[in-house]
Amino acid sequence: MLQDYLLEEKLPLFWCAGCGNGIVLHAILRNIDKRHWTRENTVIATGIGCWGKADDYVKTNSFHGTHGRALAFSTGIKLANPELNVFTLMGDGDGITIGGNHLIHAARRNVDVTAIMVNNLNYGMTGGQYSGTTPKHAITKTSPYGHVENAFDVCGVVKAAGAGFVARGTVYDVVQLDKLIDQAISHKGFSFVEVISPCPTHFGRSNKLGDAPAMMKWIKERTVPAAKAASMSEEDLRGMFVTGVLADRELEDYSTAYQRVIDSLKGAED
Ligand SMILES: Cc1ncc(C[n+]2csc(CCOP(=O)(O)OP(=O)(O)O)c2C)c(N)n1
Ligand code: SF4
Repeated sequence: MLQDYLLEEKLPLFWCAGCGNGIVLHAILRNIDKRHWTRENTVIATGIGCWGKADDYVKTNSFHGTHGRALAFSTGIKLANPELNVFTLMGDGDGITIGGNHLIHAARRNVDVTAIMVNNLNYGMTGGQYSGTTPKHAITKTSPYGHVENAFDVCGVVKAAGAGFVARGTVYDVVQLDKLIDQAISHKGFSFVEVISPCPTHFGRSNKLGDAPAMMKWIKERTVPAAKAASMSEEDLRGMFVTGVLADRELEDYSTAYQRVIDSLKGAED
């Protein structure tokens, strides 16, 4: 039961009405529940930010780290305790902006953790400043006349850095999101799911996108399934969210490779 994983005494959630974070947390807990994992064998590690508060609400083992460093902590936890099921929850500011270096190296090293990034296109917790994923021209607290920088394609970065499993979903399509998280968990090695999610309080308000349901519609209208995107031009895809599985390849994970070296050295000693 989901209640087995939720710290009900911590409710109501700190998140604003209409924030997408609750939808993502629910999808993760549904997947944990489906596997009958226990609080003892599951770890949820977070960084700092609105999404980084997710660990407050779970009964599993959790670790609330520092901004941008959630992956450093969770990869360490996994390497020291390979039997644990480790999730890393990061915001876009946390995961790809301040924490970008940790993200590319965790992908390259292929440590077996499941990383879920909620991309709400801005720094929610600190008041709506632009992050590394804020779209060009968007209005934020730190780009009041329109953002002049290009945004990261986070999944593109993580795929290029060597991750085995990379996917993008949205909180609009919860059925797809459940499946993507399921596939990510099943993947042996580093797996990454980016979830496009509304921050109506800051990004929505600054860009006059309307209330939470209007922002959901905004996300829906900008979503393109990966299969359809394959036949679209770069120009047509600008500003769109390409969803689905974007990389799925079997690569030797870090712990397996490390164990192989240990075994070979033992063999040399014998
Ligand atoms: C090293 C460090 N730099 C900056 C901050 C301030 N800070 C706290 S949360 C945050 C932004 C969080 O944004 P994001 O990761 O996108 O998560 P969201 O709040 O949008 O879920 C910042 C800049 C901090 N806590 N630590
Ligand atoms: S500020 Fe934005 S990201 Fe933070 S809880 Fe509110 S809606 Fe969610």
